[in-house]
Amino acid sequence: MSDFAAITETLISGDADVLVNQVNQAISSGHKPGEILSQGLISGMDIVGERMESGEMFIPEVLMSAQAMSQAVGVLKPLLGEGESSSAGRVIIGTVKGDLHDIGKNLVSMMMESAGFEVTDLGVDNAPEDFIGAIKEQNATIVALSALLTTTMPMMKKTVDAIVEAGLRDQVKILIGGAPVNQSFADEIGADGYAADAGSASKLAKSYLN
Ligand code: B1M
Repeated sequence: MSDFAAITETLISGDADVLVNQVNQAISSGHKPGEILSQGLISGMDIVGERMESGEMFIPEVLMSAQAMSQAVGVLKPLLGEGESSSAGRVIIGTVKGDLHDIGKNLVSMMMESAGFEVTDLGVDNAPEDFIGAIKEQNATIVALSALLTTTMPMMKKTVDAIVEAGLRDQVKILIGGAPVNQSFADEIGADGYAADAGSASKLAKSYLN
């Protein structure tokens, strides 16, 4: 059994208060925040996903797990960063239109912030014009799109196309991520890159600065 089995079980049960206590205890016992996140929390959400798919868990229960996850991530947030302070560049991040999943996107946002980027997080359900408005307003150089549903993947292409049509394509690097997408989809829709997780998204964004 993993060191984080209790955290995983509590996440699945959706008890935010107990989860926050367990995460605090794990930190006090010297466990690394990144391990608590990946081995305790993210692996728990994977099980929630499997149970959702098989009909063992229903939307209200999944939402409780998601809310508990967000609170636990809030505890880890100050400990996860790379601790850089100067601005590395301006990033616009958001989940695309039709998609309400935000936990992974929030982690990417957090990792980018702690890597020194100035991040404008548009939240969920963003139409292409929301991204375009924000790119112009913030004079951003990186755009990160998140999608968790196969049905919202086409909205990523629409967003990339709209950025091209708005004449902003040369100004920004476009990165995509989320469980159903991959590098070949990024290539297909004309994005600059794909990142599988929050850490690699932040590294990829940094690689564009040089
Ligand atoms: Co939804 N959901 N959901 N859901 N949900 C999935 C995605 C699903 C795989 C579950 C399943 O059936 N196994 C399935 C999608 C199937 C598909 O499309 N093939 C699904 C479905 C079907 C649905 C609904 C349609 C269910 C319904 O209503 N019948 C509905 C859709 C609502 C909508 O969006 N319009 C729905 C609703 C919900 C809730 C609201 C209940 C809740 C979301 C709450 C929230 O986000 N605030 C929810 C949840 C929690 C999930 C699962 C269980 C967990 C997602 C999650 O948070 N994972 C999910 C199953 C799963 O993924 N295992 C599921 C943890 C998170 C840390 O990982 O988001 O992958 P992830 O992010 C990672 C990487 O992907 C990457 O980095 C992150 C961190 O390392 N990444 C990026 C993400 N974005 C990035 C952007 C980047 C780079 C990397 O930019 C460069």
